[in-house]
Amino acid sequence: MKDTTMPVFAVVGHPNKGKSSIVATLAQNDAVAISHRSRTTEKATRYTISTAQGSYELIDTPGFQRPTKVLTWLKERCGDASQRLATLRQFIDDPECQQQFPDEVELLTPIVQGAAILYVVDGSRPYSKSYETEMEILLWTGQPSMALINPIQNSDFVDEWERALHQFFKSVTLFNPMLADHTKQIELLDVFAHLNSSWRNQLEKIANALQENFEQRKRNSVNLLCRLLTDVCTHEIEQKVLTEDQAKTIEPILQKRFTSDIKQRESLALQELLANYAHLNTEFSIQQLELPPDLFDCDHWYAWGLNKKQLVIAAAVAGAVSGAAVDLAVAGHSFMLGAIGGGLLGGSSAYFASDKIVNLKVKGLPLGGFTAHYGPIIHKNFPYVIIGRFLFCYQQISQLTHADRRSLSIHATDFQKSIEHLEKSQQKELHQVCAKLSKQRIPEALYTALMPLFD
Ligand SMILES: Nc1nc2c(ncn2[C@@H]2O[C@H](COP(=O)(O)OP(=O)(O)OP(=O)(O)O)[C@@H](O)[C@H]2O)c(=O)[nH]1
Ligand SMILES: [Mg+2]
Repeated sequence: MKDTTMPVFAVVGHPNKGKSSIVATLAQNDAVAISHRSRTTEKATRYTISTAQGSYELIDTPGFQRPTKVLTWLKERCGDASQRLATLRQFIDDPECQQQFPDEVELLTPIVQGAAILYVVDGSRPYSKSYETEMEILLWTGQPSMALINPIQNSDFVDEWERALHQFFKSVTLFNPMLADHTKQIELLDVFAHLNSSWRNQLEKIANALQENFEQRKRNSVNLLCRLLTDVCTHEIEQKVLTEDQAKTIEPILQKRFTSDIKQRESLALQELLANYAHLNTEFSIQQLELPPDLFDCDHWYAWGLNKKQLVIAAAVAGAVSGAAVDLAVAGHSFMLGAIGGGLLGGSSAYFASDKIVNLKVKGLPLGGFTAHYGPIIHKNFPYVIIGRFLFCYQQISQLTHADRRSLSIHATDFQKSIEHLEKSQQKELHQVCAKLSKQRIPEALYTALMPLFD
């Protein structure tokens, strides 16, 4: 085996078995061409996975088209096993073979040049002898190899495949490129590391670096949310007007501009979140994500953020409602509900005096005229709404593999559950930062308070 510095793996197999999907997921590249039609990949294409600790390469290849004819060609020209690699070289260099068997020449070239083999099969289709010809050709290369079973529709034939593949490969692994999360991807890299001892060190370092990348992406996501929250919770617009009446007349226009600003900031943050996870081509339907067209319609807010009861609990936990209520609220869930039923909700209703979201303020100017100020949003639920929606997108985007090309669409969230999973002290910290944000104060502990929601 040639000791190349960079580990290189050629992903090979039958047409349409998910070779490109595996490359897309492992290379975290959503530009890799994938489609349900056969022969989507026609040329061997190299993808370099670069990390701070080193790089490795995956080569996406076309599927075998005429393996039986190729094997016959090889056998006719090969005396004994010692000549197999030389015969393969002859095959890929032969202009006539390049014409007749372009796919096999493409897929075998990188292997003959030193790439290890990742042989991909579909575990939802039965095994058959016809695959043995292509596996035999791969054996001729003498390169390190392993098999990956991709359960495209289901796992019905995985056992059968395992028994057959173990006859040809020492290592056989189940890998679903559509679902493989970060941990599964790193586990697979550990298997690759054992295929060739001279690559092991490097691949282990790369696996560590990918783990660190994953952590960094999480930190970036928290920072994105911190920025978004600070930005939208303090946002305010103003417009010069001649009279106080005029200020009232243009209120709907200011409202429209204000709403559009908020939507645009949220949408930008989500685009950045996608980019943070290298989803550069993923279609993202933000329709359901839009704030209700009428900002004063709070109903959606209670679905995305906290409901009214929870807002009272939050206020109590954050220390915004009197002492006894705090003790009751942190004492336990059932007790909390009891406290609310027993009048906490009614007693503190002044705290949520109205569902008013934004104030319009008109200020006189020293030299005559007025300015109409619209914003910031004063509703206590607003920070939760923004966090809830961002978190929901984060959960989907951070799990989305680069082979999964269905466009993302966002539905209701279960933000309340995410909060319930936090420790009591973490809940308190979150409610405190949200209380500050709704008063347009930028909490120092914002990052620390949000981080636990991303775990
Ligand atoms: N549901 C599901 N579909 C998959 C999976 N892997 C691949 N597919 C689908 O199978 C089809 C073929 O996937 P590709 O990755 O293009 O297959 P390929 O082996 O590269 O195909 P060729 O380049 O044409 O040889 C695509 O429609 C994929 O979306 C999987 O794990 N689950
Ligand atoms: Mg392909």
